[in-house]
This record gives sequence, C-alpha cells and structure tokens, in this order.
Amino acid sequence: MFESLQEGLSSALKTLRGKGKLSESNMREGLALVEKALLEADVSYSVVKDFIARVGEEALGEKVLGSLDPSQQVVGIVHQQLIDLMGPVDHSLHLQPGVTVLMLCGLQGSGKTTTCGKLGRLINERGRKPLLVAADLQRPAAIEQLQVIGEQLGLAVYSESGAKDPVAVCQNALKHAKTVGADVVLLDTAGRLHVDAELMEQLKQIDRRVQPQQVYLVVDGMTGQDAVNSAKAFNEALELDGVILTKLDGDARGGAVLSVKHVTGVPVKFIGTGEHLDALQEFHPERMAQRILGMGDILTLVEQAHQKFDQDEMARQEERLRKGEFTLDDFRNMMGQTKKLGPLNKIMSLLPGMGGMQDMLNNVDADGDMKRLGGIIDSMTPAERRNPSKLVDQSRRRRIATGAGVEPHEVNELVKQFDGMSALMKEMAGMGVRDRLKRMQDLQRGLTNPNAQLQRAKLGTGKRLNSQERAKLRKHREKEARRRKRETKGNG
Ligand SMILES: Nc1nc2c(ncn2[C@@H]2O[C@H](COP(=O)(O)OP(=O)(O)OP(=O)(O)O)[C@@H](O)[C@H]2O)c(=O)[nH]1
Ligand SMILES: [Mg+2]
Repeated sequence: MFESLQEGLSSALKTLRGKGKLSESNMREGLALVEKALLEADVSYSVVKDFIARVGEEALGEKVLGSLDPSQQVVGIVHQQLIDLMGPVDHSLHLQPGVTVLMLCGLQGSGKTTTCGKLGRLINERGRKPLLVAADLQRPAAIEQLQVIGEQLGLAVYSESGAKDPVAVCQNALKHAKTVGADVVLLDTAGRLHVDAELMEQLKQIDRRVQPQQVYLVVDGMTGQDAVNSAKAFNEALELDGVILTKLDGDARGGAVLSVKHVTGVPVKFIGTGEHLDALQEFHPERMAQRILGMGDILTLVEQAHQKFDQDEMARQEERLRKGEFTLDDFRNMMGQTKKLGPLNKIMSLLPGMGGMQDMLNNVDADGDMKRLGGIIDSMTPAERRNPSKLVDQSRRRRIATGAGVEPHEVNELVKQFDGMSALMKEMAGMGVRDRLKRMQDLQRGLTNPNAQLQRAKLGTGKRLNSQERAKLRKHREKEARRRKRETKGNG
C-alpha cells in the first residue's frame, strides 16, 4: 500500500537524517522533497501547500533547529501532521435501538455494492440483523449483483423488480425491515460516471424521505484527486458522515487518503482492501501515518524498551560489545530482552521499514524459530558459543544438531549468520536505544529471513523406530551429553 509515497517520504526525510545540526536552508530543502513526494502521490495541491506550511512552521522554529536531534523531530512533526490531516475518526456506525438506516452513495464503479455487502457482514458479525437494499435501479444487473452478494453472506436482500422510483423502494424496504425484524438497513444506491444534477437530486430525495442516520460516500482510492473533488460535491449535497475508501489493495498512490478529510471535512471511516467481502477495515490515521512514513510504531517501542529492558544487563552487554566479546550467549540474552516487549511478530509490526517483512512473516513462526535457535545455542559448549565459526566443524555440527533436535545444516546456518552479524553487533556498541533497536531489527531480519530461513522443526515423521534403533539413538544422545559435559568443564 502506498509504496512509492513511502519511498518518496522516507528518502526526503533521510536527507535530513544524519546531519547533527540542521540549518534553515537544509531544513527547507528537506521539506521541499517532502512536498514533492506528496504531490507525486497525487495529494491535492491545496492540501500539500497547507501541510507543508504547518510542518515548516514547527520545523523551522528555534526549538527544533536548535535541538540535539532536529531530523528526528521533523519526522515526529510530519507524523503528527499526517495524523491531524486524516483524523480524528469516529469509527462508530451509530447503530441505534430500533432500525438504523445507512445509505451508501458514490460514483459508478467506486465499490458501493461490494461495500454494502462488506458492511452488512460486519454488522451481522456484531450481532445485528442487516437488510441490504437494492436501490440502484439504473442498471438491471445491479439488483442481481446485490442478491448474489447477499446469498454469499447469508444476508437478506430487499429488491423490487421493475420498480422505477428508488425513493419508493427505500421506503418499502424500511417497512419490510420492520416486518422481518431487521435492524440495520443498508441502501445501495445508483452511481453515475460523473457528479450530475439528476443523481444528486435522486440522492437528496432519498435522504429527505428516508432520513438515513448515516450517509457514507464510497470513493475509489485509485482515482486520486478526481475522487476527492467528487467527494466535495457529494458532501455539499448530502452532508456525509464518513468516507469509505476502496481499492487500497491496488496501486493507489495515497492521494485520496491524504486529501479527503482536508477537502471535504469528512474523515475516512473504513478502507476497502480487496474484492473479498471480508476486506473492510476501520481506518486509523495513526497507523496509516506510521505506515506512510514506514516507521512502524517506534516511539512506543522505545518507551517500552526503557521500561522493560534490564538496564544493567544492557550496560553489561554494551561493555562486551565494545570489547568485541559478543558471543552467541550475549545474542540470546539480547533476544530475551527483546522478547519482553511481546511476541516477535508484534514487535516486527512496530519496527520501521518492516511493513513488507510482516507479510512475509505471516507464514513464519518467528517465535518458534527463536526457540529453536535457543535450542541450538543450548546444545553448544561455552567455547563454541564464544567462537562458533572457528570451532564448529562437521562432527560438532552433527552433535549439536542431535542435541537440539534439528538438522546439521540448520546449525551451520546459525553459525554463518552469527558470523555475518558480528560486525553489525560491534557497531551497536555505544548506540542509543533507538538506533540499537533498528540494529536489532536488522539482526532479526537476518535470522528470520524467509530465504535463509531455518528449516521448520519436524513434528515427527510418522516413522516409528524399532527398539534397536531407539537404543542406538539413546546411546548416541548419552554419549553426546557426556562429551558436552567434558568440554564444558575443560573450557571453564
Ligand atoms: N481490489 C478491490 N476491488 C474492489 C474493492 N471494492 C470494490 N472492488 C471492485 O470494484 C468493482 C466495482 O465494485 P461495485 O461494488 O460493483 O461498485 P459500485 O459502486 O456498486 O458500481 P456501480 O453500481 O456500477 O455504480 C468490482 O469489480 C469490485 O469487485 C476493493 O476494496 N478492492
Ligand atoms: Mg453498484
């Protein structure tokens, strides 16, 4: 979602980063790049102008330029301004006791009918009884389309074949809802290619005579500024309560999501992220801002790290890093600290630049991988943990693998990756928490990289060993345990 906007913005902000002190002129340069990124994402010109003015006002002040970390502050300012640009959002559908009427309107092909189904599904899940109403009499096929969707979802659909007056259909639907005990009526209205007087009049009629509690505009997120302009016209005619932005799963550039509220005064309430009828999400400006900035929720993470990390342990590790003494033991310790923040998948989502990773990780059991890595490290002698690449040869590899219940090549993988990481780890010495977290993220990326991924733990092959084989395996394990003990002693 919004990859190019994300890239544009992060490269703009990157030009500011790394400069200890910022002058007014390079701050302005950075902001000009932010402006360009927004315009390229098809954000309305007036929105961009206003946005940059606000960011500039704060960023060019003494407080920021004179601060220790101005570029960081600029990121914070842009972040907050993005949130203000898109929110606040009231996610409630304002369902009332009795019958609530929700009306969907929008241009042709924006996704009204599909969204009608999606909303019906959501409402049904929340324990209410929706009735989908085919109020689009423009196209004969429209009624059938809604019926198919209703059937797929097991939801009731009200339609009248051959009807001419959409207002009457809506009024009849309301009566019908009361007789069948439906408590949320969803009106799927007709669309037009462009905003035209006839359409607006029809919608106004429905609005006046049926008096929906909420009117939502469905906007195709791919259409950028056109969509936003039409949203303005709809809002003037109907007083919208919210916008539903669809097709954000495609290559929408982000213009609509950033412009809608500023231009119409109406926030995006939901986003459609697919053709499937479950692809509807509540819209959260904070999350969207973070996503757009590719920054995850690092601020929360830093806070949590301060609260939960054992500061003494961190100091000890830092000292070791500085001396170049970092070992697999330290690595595991550090993983343990990270774990205090929650499951790895959740942490990933909070880390900057991890958007893409998260999707890849959906099918990866990252916590399980970490456990397995711990198992491998446990099966090593202290000496091996200190110097894995030198000591772990083929026979040790086999021994460690047997001890940890993994394949020898997985041990090899860990050793190789640890080796590659050492440089990175040494770099971490002396870094602040924030940079360190970023480094940790690189580290974890290295370890859970699906391409270099350790093989899944085998959950039994189904093959049963006979007693002879079992005895042999037991002997082997005992021998390994003795050897490990010996080595542990020998190496202090
Ligand atoms: N990828 C994607 N496609 C969507 C989304 N929402 C709707 N669509 C698709 O967009 C097309 C048009 O959707 P409809 O729901 O028929 O749009 P409409 O506004 O009812 O169209 P008219 O009734 O002709 O005005 C369909 O092919 C939908 O599957 C979405 O969030 N993502
Ligand atoms: Mg339709």
